[in-house]
Amino acid sequence: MLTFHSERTKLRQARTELNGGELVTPFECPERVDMIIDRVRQQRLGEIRTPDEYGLVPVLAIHDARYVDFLERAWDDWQGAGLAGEPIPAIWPTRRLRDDRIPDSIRGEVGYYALGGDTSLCPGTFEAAQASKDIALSALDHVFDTRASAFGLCRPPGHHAAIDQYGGYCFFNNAAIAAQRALDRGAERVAILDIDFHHGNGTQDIFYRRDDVLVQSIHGDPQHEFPYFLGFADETGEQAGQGFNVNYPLPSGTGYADWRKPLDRAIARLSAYQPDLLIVSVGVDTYENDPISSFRLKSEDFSDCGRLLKQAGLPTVFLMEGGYAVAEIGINTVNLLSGFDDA
Ligand code: OKP
Ligand code: ZN
Repeated sequence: MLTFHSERTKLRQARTELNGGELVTPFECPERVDMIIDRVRQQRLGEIRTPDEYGLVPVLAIHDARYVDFLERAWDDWQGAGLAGEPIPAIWPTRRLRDDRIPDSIRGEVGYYALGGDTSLCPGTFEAAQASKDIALSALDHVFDTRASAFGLCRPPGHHAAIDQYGGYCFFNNAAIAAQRALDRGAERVAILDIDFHHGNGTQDIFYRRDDVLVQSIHGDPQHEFPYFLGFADETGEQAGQGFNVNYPLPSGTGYADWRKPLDRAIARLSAYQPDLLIVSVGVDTYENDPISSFRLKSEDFSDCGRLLKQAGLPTVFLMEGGYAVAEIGINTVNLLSGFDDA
């Protein structure tokens, strides 16, 4: 399988993440990319290619223009306001406040556009986010053109990013941007399957009223896991999209035997939908030793998961999302991809 990779994804080198009331070094770090690409080389998964550049047009097919402009200038504006740390919001337009007005000062804007306080902004974030979507689009185009599958080593991840919101380490929704490109290139139906530990709230929200993208997600129950406020089983889509969103929340401590049951159901639902192609939002934070997640998948389970995904029989674009056990992230990710390839 071909891998798309860019060193530019490492231009985001944030220093701070708000975690348990402390500022810590972010879990979502550039070393994640190095570990995965090292393993791709070591295991000879296949050729590694640099992505093409697509500019902002495909981003603006999904995201709000003012949001994109905000991300581009946020660091400079924060610096210009004389603020010392990295941009992290301290107030949001939550319940009992208005969310129909956008502030014109940077602290207010950061609160308006952030979905959480976990993800700081820093110089290089915008460039890395652009590289990440270029990787997703290059992988999509390769799969669209050849019907062979591909891996996009995206970073930062994308599935928490909504039309005009960043957070959960995500800025541009790479999977959504790729899905839209497939439709714009003539696909009639696209399916997204999100196997990251966390619910892909951004992806769900973007396609919630549409029937041209089937969105399925297997994740830690939001009743007690991030992002807490979306990802429940009763969220099935609205209007034309009714029935085209499927959530499979699972309890803490879920191991592979119970995790693969919803995977089987998701693959069955995929077959019924008959999409032109499948985009898998790959998170390996379902791993038993992940520092911020609570499932118990073992490294060999990712190989079996890849094998099962092959059964869907679809041209498949794998796009990287989460996974924070840095020492094992390469092994787990490449196990999944090789499991698919070797099936
Ligand atoms: C991004 B992806 C640790 C608490 C969790 C947000 C988790 C984002 C996960 N500070 N913070 O879905 O892997
Ligand atoms: Zn995750």
